[in-house]
Amino acid sequence: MRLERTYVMVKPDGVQRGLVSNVIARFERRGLKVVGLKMLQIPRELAQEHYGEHKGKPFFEALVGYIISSPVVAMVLEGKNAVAVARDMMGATDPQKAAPGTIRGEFGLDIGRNVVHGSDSTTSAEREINLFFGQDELVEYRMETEAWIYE
Ligand code: IDP
Ligand code: MG
Repeated sequence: MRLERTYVMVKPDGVQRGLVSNVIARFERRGLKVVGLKMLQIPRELAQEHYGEHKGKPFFEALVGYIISSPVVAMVLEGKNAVAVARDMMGATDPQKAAPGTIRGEFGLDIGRNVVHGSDSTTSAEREINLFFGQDELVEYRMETEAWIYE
């Protein structure tokens, strides 16, 4: 059975600050399986499409400028309730409000530099995965640890 998938991205500030390994390690430790992984510098058009729901908001231009300013690390994670679990692990959008122990709650101070992105629903996840990954970039494999992560 294929479990739920989510799109997660270490944003430019996370890459520049050397937080990539720490962020990925947290998801791995939790039991989420990495099924796609790559580094890229997002073209402006893709950034605008990815953040399309925020078009017209006062922070939109700054958000697009930030997300294309330096490379990101994009990944697809698979696991039981992957979308909600990854969002919980990231914490609130505003790092000032993110719970201690979450990624944003440990690494961030400013809403415009909040280290990570994660899909907010399974519908968004499907859309975002298809925006950033081709089918040939996603892998299906079994991990021997699965019997020790899932009942
Ligand atoms: P999310 O990343 O937690 O899903 P969204 O509301 O989808 O939050 O916003 C997308 C991104 O836009 C946020 O992660 C943050 O980087 C940025 N953002 C959201 N609201 C603001 C704001 O009020 N000021 C500046 N940047 C914002
Ligand atoms: Mg969002």
